[in-house]
Amino acid sequence: MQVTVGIPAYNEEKHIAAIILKLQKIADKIIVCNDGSSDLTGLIAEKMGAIVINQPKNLGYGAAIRSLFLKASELNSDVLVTFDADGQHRVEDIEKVLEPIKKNEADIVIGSRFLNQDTNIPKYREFGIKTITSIANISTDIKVSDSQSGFRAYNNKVLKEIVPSDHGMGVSTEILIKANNKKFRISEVPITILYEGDTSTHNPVSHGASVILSTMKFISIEHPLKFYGIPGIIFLVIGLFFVVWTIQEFTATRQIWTNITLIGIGSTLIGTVLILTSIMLFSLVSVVRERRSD
Ligand SMILES: Nc1nc2c(ncn2[C@@H]2O[C@H](COP(=O)(O)OP(=O)(O)OP(=O)(O)O)[C@@H](O)[C@H]2O)c(=O)[nH]1
Ligand SMILES: [Mg+2]
Repeated sequence: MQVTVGIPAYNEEKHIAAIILKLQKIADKIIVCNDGSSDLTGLIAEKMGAIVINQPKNLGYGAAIRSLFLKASELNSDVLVTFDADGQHRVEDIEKVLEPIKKNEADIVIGSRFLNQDTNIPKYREFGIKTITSIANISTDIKVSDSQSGFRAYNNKVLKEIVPSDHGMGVSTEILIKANNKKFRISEVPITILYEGDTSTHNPVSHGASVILSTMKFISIEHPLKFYGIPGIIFLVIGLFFVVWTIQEFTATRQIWTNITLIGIGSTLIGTVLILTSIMLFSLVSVVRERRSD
């Protein structure tokens, strides 16, 4: 089995050499996506013998994952393992994420940070990751414990059929949503993550907000009727209830109760807009899908 390890790297000159050195013992190919780093990341990776994709400027984590998918697919890799360049992932855990793919029990394997009892993730990070994971779990039938882990293995079928499009950290959820729709088998194995010092590239608040927004975007595109239609119907029913109430009060007392009227009109309008949005988006997505399969 041809194992390719893909490393998204942004200003990681401190760690990249040691990681490549360790990976060379177990990987057939190592691809580093050097994403417009201003340090020596790209040069070090090249000198160490890795295949280096140099993005002309910083395009984001998701864009790097997309480049790694395309390159691994072009190289006909049987499996791509994505591995962080910041020293938080352990090379020893690679065998664990490979195993379900080798046994043909899964198409995607996530190295989860929450299946180990002794996790040392800072509490605020754990809260953020679990919130984002719950949003994806509740709104789709994906059931995972760590949707944000960058330590994953993808088999050849996934590499050929999924092309990630999100440029940011939302790509992790995007891939799971797309894989779930294509009925790929997703499984998880416990891995150990090392948190020593500040390894985060992005501010946690903007990171979390952008991942949540992008998750909503992908869920709404995949399930527009459910995502906009159900809240739309709820708003419409509430709105109509208040409108009827207003009319009844008016016929009985000849008085208009402003608050009830406003709630009625507001809710009815919001409901109508949401229902129209769900229908339009549903039609648009259906047309795009039909075109793609032509
Ligand atoms: N190519 C590319 N890689 C990036 C970018 N931002 C982060 N990375 C890489 O993605 C990996 C994970 O980045 P982190 O910022 O540590 O994200 P994280 O591991 O989810 O966050 P922490 O839990 O705070 O460490 C590292 O290898 C980074 O070098 C980017 O803009 N482009
Ligand atoms: Mg990290």
